[in-house]
Amino acid sequence: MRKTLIAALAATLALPALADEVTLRGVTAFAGGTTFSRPFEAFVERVNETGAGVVQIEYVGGPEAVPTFELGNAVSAGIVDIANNTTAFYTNLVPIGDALHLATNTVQDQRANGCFDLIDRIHQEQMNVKYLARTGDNIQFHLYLTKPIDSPDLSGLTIRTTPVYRAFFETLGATLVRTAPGEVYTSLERGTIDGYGWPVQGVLDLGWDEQTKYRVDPGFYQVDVNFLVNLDTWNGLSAEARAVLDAAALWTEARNADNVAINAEEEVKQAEAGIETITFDETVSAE
Ligand code: 173
Repeated sequence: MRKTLIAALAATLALPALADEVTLRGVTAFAGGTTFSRPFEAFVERVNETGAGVVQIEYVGGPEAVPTFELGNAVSAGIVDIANNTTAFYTNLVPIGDALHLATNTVQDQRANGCFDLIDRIHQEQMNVKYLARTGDNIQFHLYLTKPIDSPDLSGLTIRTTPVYRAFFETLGATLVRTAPGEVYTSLERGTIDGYGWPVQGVLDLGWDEQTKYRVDPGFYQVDVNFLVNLDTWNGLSAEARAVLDAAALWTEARNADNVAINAEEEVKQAEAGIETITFDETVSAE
C-alpha cells in the first residue's frame, strides 16, 4: 500500500516537468544528412541534450516531408515549428532576404551592430517567424559547368538558378531555370542544364561531381542558412525554453568559423574528383 502511494506520489511529482516540456517539429529545406542540413541537425541534438524537460525538437526531415520551396509557408503558418531554410527559398515572403547574401561580415558582427535585430524584425513582420540563428558564414557561391567557357559569357548556356544567382548569371547572358537542389542531379544527367549555381561546399555530398566538369572561380557573395521559428510558437514558449534555443543558436553560430577549413578541404576533394577550375583574372572579373 505504502509502496503504491510512494509510486503514485513520485509519478505526480514528476508530472509538472513532463507536462511543461514542449516538443517542436523541425524541418530542413536541404536533404537530410547533407552539408547545409548538418548544422541544423547538430543544433537539434544540442537542444535535445540541453533542453531535457524544457524543450525538445522532433526532427521530421527534409524536402521529402515539406517541399523545398514550400517550407517558408509551412513555418510561417505554424505547420512546422522550426525550419532550416535559406532566404533564396522564401524570397516570395521576405524579398529583402536576398540582401543577406551580400553581407561581408559575420552573424556575430551583425548581432553586435544591430543588423541581426533588424533582420529578425523584418522576418517577424513579413513572415511571422522569429529569426533565431544563421549558419553559412564564410562560405561563397560558385558557378559550376559541364562545358568549358573561355570568357565570362554564358549566352547559349542553360544554368540552374535560385534567386541568389539570378541577377549575376542573367547579366552574363545565361538562360535560367529555377529548381530545388533535389532536381539538379537529374537535370545534369539528362543534359537539360549546362551548369548550376551552388556554394563551394556540398557538391560531392550530393554526388553532383559525377556530372560536373568545371568550377568557375572566384566565389561570390556569402551563404545564409537560417533557423526560423514560427512566431506564435516562439511567443508561446517559456523564458526557459527560449533561453535553451538561444544558447544553442549561439553555439551553432560559433561553429561557422569552421567553414574556412571546410572550404579548403572541399576544394581539394573537388579537384580529386576531377572538377577543374576556370579562373578569370582580376581585370575580367571586374568587368
Ligand atoms: O543554390 C541554391 O539552392 C541556393 O540558393 C543555396 C543557398 C544556400 C545554401 C545552399 C544553396
